[in-house]
Amino acid sequence: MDNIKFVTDRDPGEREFHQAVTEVIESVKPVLDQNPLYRTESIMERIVEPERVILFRVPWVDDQKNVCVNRGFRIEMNSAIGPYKGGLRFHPSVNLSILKFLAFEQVFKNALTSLPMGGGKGGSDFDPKGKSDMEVMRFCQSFMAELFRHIGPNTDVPAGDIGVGAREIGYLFGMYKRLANEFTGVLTGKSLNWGGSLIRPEATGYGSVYFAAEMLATRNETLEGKRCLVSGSGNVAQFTMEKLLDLGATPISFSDSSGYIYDEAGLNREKLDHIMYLKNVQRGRVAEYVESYPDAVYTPLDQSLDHNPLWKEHKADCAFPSATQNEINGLDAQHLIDNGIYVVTEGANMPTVHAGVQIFLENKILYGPGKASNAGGVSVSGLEMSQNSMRLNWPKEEVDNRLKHIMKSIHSMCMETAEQYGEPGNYVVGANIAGFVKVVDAMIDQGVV
Ligand code: NDP
Ligand code: 2IT
Repeated sequence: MDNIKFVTDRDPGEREFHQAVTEVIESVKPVLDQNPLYRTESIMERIVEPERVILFRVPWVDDQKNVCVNRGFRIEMNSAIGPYKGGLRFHPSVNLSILKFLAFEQVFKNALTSLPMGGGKGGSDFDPKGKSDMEVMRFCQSFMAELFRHIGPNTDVPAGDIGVGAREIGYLFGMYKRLANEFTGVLTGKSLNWGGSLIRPEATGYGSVYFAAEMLATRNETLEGKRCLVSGSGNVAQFTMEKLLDLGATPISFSDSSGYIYDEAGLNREKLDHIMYLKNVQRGRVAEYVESYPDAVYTPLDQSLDHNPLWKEHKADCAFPSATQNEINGLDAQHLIDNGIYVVTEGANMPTVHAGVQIFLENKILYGPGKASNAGGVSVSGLEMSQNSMRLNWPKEEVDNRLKHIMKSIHSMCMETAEQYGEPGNYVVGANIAGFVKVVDAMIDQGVV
């Protein structure tokens, strides 16, 4: 079945999940036509259905001694090529549709990395913003009190995502270790001195910039001197800006959910250090940046607008959307094109709506879809799992070289697959088909399970 209707009928209202599935169904149609087995084996019906969905109550006590209740989730989407692997997101918007879209995307992304990882995603509608460290710890402990029975180094290996960074991974790991009575690589994104990998914090942002550099190389260009719009100011955005600076490009914006900063003069190392301190240590808002750099301009988010001025008001060469899903709508995509942007590399998962993707493809810009361009994070998570199994740590250069190599090979796999299917330069089709074929062939080999 290659019509989205069977999904919308079964799961009405799961808007983000429908969006992610629609894109894949559209891309893989020629593959289904060429391989009748995929239809007789009901591959589409099987791949959109999570192998397991875990939904649980997370009760915890806040600093005022109120008993609070959040919802915990883990979507174990597909284990055809390895243990379930994917992040945990803590954000008030988290629901089944968002986690199913993320888990679905993760299946193909992980396949592209060439490492043996299946796909999963989880999280909670808990909002870490404004909570004390002790509140976050109590929440994480309660979350893990249920999750621990479902995960394991060869079963399901969670990691970070929005709202889950080194602090949360620490609290989650501590509770897992206590409950399971074993020290094992059950989570990735751990701190260095207790099983983490060098370069894991940097990996998604660095990987996204490596992917952009690969796309530019197809036109004999480099990132040197390019002006780059970046959105977000969390883990992915910060290390995207760091690698852009390393490669001679100039980041000129960043944002959070309250608004964005435009710094006409461009960031430098000192400004980036300031942002990292503001966000990671002070847990502040990007608006505070102008107190230290008054030449920069802060624009608060205006929900009444039908577009985001970040994507409309500023000429640039490249855009690195690195905040969240659907942050670029059709109008925003057109504004980017009108402003001369010809490289869009997605650090976030599905930051562009379907109509926006079509605009990028029609204009034949260099457009790297998230499941290919942000795969660096989960790739180094895979390398963290390998190091944990071997009980050793690779040096920084080794991990970074492996990351570069993986991003290069994802890029060429997407490019070659797109060419093979008559869509040269279309990384969306390339990524979807290459990831899909690897997973479904494994599913067929393993029978109806
Ligand atoms: P962080 O929590 O570190 O940062 C998230 C950033 O995005 C913050 O600046 C946050 O602003 C902003 N943001 C979050 N939600 C919204 C929203 N609804 N509207 C506007 N802005 C928002 O998360 P990451 O940097 O890890 O994740 C960013 C994106 O990258 C996500 O799409 C994630 O799925 C994706 N990703 C992450 C990977 C990783 O390894 N961490 C790997 C691959 C993809 P505020 O502070 O106001 O909330
Ligand atoms: O979306 C993603 O790829 C992540 N949040 C990282 C997942 C991981 O397991 O490192």
